[in-house]
Amino acid sequence: MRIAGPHVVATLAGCFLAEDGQPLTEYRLPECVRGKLKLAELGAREVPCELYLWPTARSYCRSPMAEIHTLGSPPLLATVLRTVCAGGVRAAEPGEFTLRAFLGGRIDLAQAEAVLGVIDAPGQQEFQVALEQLSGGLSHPLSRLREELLELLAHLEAGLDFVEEDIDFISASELEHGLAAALIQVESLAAQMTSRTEASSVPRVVLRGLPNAGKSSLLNAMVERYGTDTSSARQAALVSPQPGTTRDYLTVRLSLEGMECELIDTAGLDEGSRLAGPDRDAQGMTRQQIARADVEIHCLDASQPDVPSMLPENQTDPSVLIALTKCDLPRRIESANLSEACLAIQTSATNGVGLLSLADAIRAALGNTGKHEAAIVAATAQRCRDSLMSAAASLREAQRLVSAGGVEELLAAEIRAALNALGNVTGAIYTDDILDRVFSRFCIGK
Ligand SMILES: Nc1nc2c(ncn2[C@@H]2O[C@H](COP(=O)(O)OP(=O)(O)OP(=O)(O)O)[C@@H](O)[C@H]2O)c(=O)[nH]1
Ligand SMILES: [Mg+2]
Repeated sequence: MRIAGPHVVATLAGCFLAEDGQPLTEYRLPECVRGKLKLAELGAREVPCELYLWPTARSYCRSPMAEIHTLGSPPLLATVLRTVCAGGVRAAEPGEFTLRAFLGGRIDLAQAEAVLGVIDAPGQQEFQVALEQLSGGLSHPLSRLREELLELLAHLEAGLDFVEEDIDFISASELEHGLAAALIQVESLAAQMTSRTEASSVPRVVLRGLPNAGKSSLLNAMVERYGTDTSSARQAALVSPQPGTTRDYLTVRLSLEGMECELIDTAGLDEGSRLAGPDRDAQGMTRQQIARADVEIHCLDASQPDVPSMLPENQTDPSVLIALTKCDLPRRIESANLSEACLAIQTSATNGVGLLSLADAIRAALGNTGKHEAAIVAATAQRCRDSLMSAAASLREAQRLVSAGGVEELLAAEIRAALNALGNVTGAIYTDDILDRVFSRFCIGK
């Protein structure tokens, strides 16, 4: 349990006894204090406890703060909560500790989002990106950029103040140079942000193929080996010898050596036959899933003779993979029909052959989609894309004004607009709305 605020020490002094007998109010440095909780509700019984104490403002929240580490029992926690609340503490809002860290100037808004990025990182890649952003990977270059622009603006405005005296505080070429340098930085950041359009950055791998091709079996086999959901309630895809078994699509989460992806089973695509009702709807859903896929795996039943429509048209597309299924059965498919550029991975859901090769191929294909290149936490990218675009637009307009010898007041206004837009990213400028959007995503206690 975590408590923050000016009266933390006084509140805890009433219910915590340090092992060394020293009163809590005498601690001056951050420390882990061993001791016991003495709670009126529990009578004479004391509960062992470690108190992580930050007695001064040198804490995450920039105010005294404490963490109570004790037995993980819900009724005990409820008792502790009642006790401290009776002493004047109130329950935190979601993300309030991080909000306080932001308001206290310990971190900026991009770093606050990175906190959540670290907590929610679905895989190694996202975790590294979030850590980098948390340590200022985005904030530092942005604040340097704002400082440079502020300096340009200051020179420009000084010139405006002394317009009678005819002193030039900054030359046109210096302005041009400064604006161009700023624009390059903003555009490169904006490009990184637009490469992350979806809130969920987990790439999507879709299994497609004719009915009965073995898609659902392959999905189950991959989940067995690479699935991240270890709960016993995990759903398995329905498998049967009857074509058209899968109608609804099923999504599972895989971790392929640290690279996370979603694997999606779809209804078999049945081009020829006339379909009605749910079968037709299932075909529509399959096509939707294919349209949203980052990588497609075409499943071809190797135990059946070739069917003309079964081969993908875009066999050289690196995001299209071919999996020959049921390779444990006698082979009847004519591999000659597969173009040479296209590597068909031989698999068997029954004996597990080829699953590793398939995993490697998916990893390689995902590496090519560029989905993993972004160096910015997805939530930040989503929130800040427009701000960066508008900063870039203002800088471009400022450049145009300089080269056209335009009015300096207008030029100053454009630079100020760019500064405001950049300020939104780090939270140097913020509204309650922005804070709500950022911190409402957090859970209580963070
Ligand atoms: N021997 C063998 N049989 C397989 C293998 N994979 C799937 N099958 C069988 O092929 C049949 C169809 O498998 P499914 O996984 O349901 O195929 P599907 O592509 O999902 O089929 P629909 O959902 O109907 O489109 C079932 O009887 C499976 O047991 C395999 O690797 N080896
Ligand atoms: Mg199926």
